[in-house]
Parts: sequence; C-alpha cells; structure tokens
Amino acid sequence: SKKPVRVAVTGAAGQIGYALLFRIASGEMLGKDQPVILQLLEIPDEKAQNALKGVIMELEDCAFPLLAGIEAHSDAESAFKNTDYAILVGARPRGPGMERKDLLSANAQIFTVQGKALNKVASRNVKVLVVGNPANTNAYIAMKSAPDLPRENFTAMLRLDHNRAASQIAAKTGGTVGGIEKLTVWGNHSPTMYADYRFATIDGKNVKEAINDDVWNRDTFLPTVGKRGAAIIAARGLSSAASAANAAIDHMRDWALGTNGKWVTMGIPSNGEYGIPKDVIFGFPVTTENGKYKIVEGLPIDAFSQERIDLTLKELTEEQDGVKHLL
Ligand code: NAX
Repeated sequence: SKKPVRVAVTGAAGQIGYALLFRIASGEMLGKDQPVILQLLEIPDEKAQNALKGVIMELEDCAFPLLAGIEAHSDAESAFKNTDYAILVGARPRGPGMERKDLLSANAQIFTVQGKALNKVASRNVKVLVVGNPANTNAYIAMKSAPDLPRENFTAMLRLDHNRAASQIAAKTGGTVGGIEKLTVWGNHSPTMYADYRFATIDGKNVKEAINDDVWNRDTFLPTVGKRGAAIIAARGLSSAASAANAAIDHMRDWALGTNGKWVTMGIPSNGEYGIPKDVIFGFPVTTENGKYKIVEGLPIDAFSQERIDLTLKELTEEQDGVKHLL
C-alpha cells in the first residue's frame, strides 16, 4: 500500500473546511488508494480551536480507512511541516466598514506569514492551492514570500468559476455537463473573470455555434457566472461552501492525478503567456500530467476576448500594486 501524504488545510473549522475535509479523507481528492494525514490550521482563538476539535471528532467518527492521521494546529510553521499539499482556505473576510485596501492588507499579512512558513518547512514539492479571497492576490503574496520554493507550486482557485460556467452552458444547450471540453476562464477569481466558451465542445458539438448568441454571452452568461457567488449569498444567507470545496477537490485531483489531455482552469503564475506579465496569478486553460500543469498556448484572442482579458488583468494589477509595499 502507498505511503501516506500530508495535506495541510487552513481555515479548517470554517464552512468550506467542513465541506472539504471529509472528502479529502475519503479519498476523493488523491485517490481511493492514497492514505492521507490531515494537518489542520485554525486561528489560536479558543472558539475556533474548539470548533476544530469538534470537526476532528467527526472525522474520527467516520472511521475513514485512508485517514492515517489528524493534527490540529494554531501556528503555520507546525501546520505546514513536511506537507505535500496545502489548501489555504482561511482568510480575513471583509468586516463592516472595512475598505478594500484594509482587506488587502489584512490578507497580505496572513499570506506573508503562511508563504514564509511554507518556504521554511513544507515539502520542496508542495502543491499550494489558495482558496481564501482575494485568491489570486493571496497566492501571489504567498509565492513572493516563499523564494526557495518553485513559483509554479503556487496556484489560485478559478475552478469554481469554471464549473459554474460549465453548468450554465449545459443548461443553455441541453447538453451534459460531463460532456464539456475545452472550456476556460481567464483572469481573476472575481466578477471580472472571463469565462470563454469559444473553443468549447459539448457532447462533441461546438458550443459557440450551438448557442450562436453573442448578446446572451455578454449580457446573460458572463454576468451570471461572474455574480454567482453573490446570488448564492442572497439565496442562502451564506457564501458558497460545498461548491467551493468541490472545486478545490477538482483542482487538486486534476493537478495531482492528471487530466488525460482535457483542459481545466487553474490560477497560475504567468510566464508571459498571452501577454500576461510574469508572476501575475491568472486563470489560464491548462492540461496536467505527472503532477505538472501546462498552459494551452496559441489560442486566438479576438477583440472582445482581449477587452475582457485586459479588464480582469487591470483589476489584478491594481490588487498587486496595493500590496507590493507589504512584501
Ligand atoms: P468561514 O468564515 O466559514 O471560515 C474561514 C475560517 O478561516 C474561519 O474558521 C477562520 O477562523 C479561519 N481563519 C481565518 N484566518 C485564518 C488564518 N490566518 N489561519 C488559519 N485559519 C484562519 O469562511 P468560508 O466560507 O469557509 O470561506 C473561506 C474563504 O474562501 C473566504 O475568504 C472566501 O471569500 C473564500 N472563497 C473563495 C472562493 C473561490 O472560488 N476562490 C469561493 C468560495 C469562497 O467565497
């Protein structure tokens, strides 16, 4: 049998954590033959640590055969020790009266500390996924704070946007969501993201031709995908949690186990592809193999797409400029 791998999860007692940990422990992320050790991080606050204890009791009570160990931590350096995977979910939510720059700097602090801790103690091959918002910029901060780790180990979650787009396309065309290929989402995990179905097929048919409605694309599809998070808050009174956890599972599983040539979307540091400046953490179409992702290159970018890509890049550049002095 395989040797256990270490999976660190931050914000482990939060809502996404509650929807995520049980699936990791049951083998849905890394495979039904891969034992895992969970290294869970929460803030030192007594309430959070107690909540984490409760989650751990429930994990124990599932008696998952693949769960080879569970650790509770209140400090990043102990939580990330030798970890092979790190899912950074915990972040500072925007409080009442908090300005965007306050939010950025509160998170910059968290992700500087966590990036440094990863740099110091994590496996040199650690795969990092940032879920906590602003996810792309938080991933950028963690990457910049971990100069001894390969840059490509730092990624941000665009997969929820990707999955949301897939579901809208399946509903519109009457096709099956599992039959969608070559869909991607460019840019920031924010309402400026650009979900692009120009290359996509559904059940073998070309999606753009099947829909054949650029007004629907611009005025219905893109706003629906972009504002889906807000729609869920309005309906549920709480932000997306199960679908976010599911996207995190999808992202890590595909990165670790490969996509067999299928495209998926990951937020990854640019090397200048498609004119995106180096190091910007941007949603790109990728394929994965042997634990590595590769950008799908050479796609034609038409005027509408360029405009959308420029817009989401501008937002990301402004976020980065807002935290540069803190790095
Ligand atoms: P919750 O508030 O339920 O849970 C967050 C948990 O993180 C809390 O238990 C908190 O104590 C903990 N935490 C805060 N700072 C921490 C730190 N420095 N170290 C360790 N733990 C820390 O939020 P939840 O609904 O789980 O959402 C978590 C994050 O995901 C938020 O930032 C949210 O905006 C973001 N999301 C990102 C998505 C994406 O697609 N990238 C979609 C879903 C979600 O909105």
